Amino acid sequence: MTFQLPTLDYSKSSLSPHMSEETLDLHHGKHHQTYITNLNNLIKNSGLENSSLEEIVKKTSADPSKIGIFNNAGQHWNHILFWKCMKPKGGGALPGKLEKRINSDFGGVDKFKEQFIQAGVTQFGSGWAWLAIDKGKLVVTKTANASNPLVNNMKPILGCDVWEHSYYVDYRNRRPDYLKSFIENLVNWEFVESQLD
Ligand code: MN3
Repeated sequence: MTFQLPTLDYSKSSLSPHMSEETLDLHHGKHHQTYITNLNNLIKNSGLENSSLEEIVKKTSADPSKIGIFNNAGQHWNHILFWKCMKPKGGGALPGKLEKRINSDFGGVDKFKEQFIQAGVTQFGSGWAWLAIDKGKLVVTKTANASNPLVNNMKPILGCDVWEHSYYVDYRNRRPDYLKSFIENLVNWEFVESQLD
């Protein structure tokens, strides 16, 4: 299988001022594309040519000899979700079904948001903050570098990239401000809700 860069569902200028066109040009056009180019090169003759992206992530996650494939496959998977999790004029009120699940599993939307932002702020170095389904329950978790909750048999439904390339142009070193803006102004909650099933 040859992997390709997904097109965005919105224009690169439409997330501004919360995420600039310059950030999306670099992040989508350069960083994400590079992971895909590397992945396509690395899976040649690896025995994984016919596996789906999710299968590649799961099959290589515990194999140190396949760390290069895992890193690029993981980042491709993570970024596909990340782009879908945002929309112009995002944030705002959560749709009913998602709000109900979040209230029941976190004790309130504000408590969930606090935990999510905290996960992203405390991820030391590069990585991701996640909302994931773990055995039917919603949980907040974080992972380093290219990893994601799939490798622990969870289903990620919201992911925020906290690698510096995701926020440095717009927020410099202020990762907490980026995470807060992501949650309040960028998240496509309807998409997140659609991932519950
Ligand atoms: Mn990234």
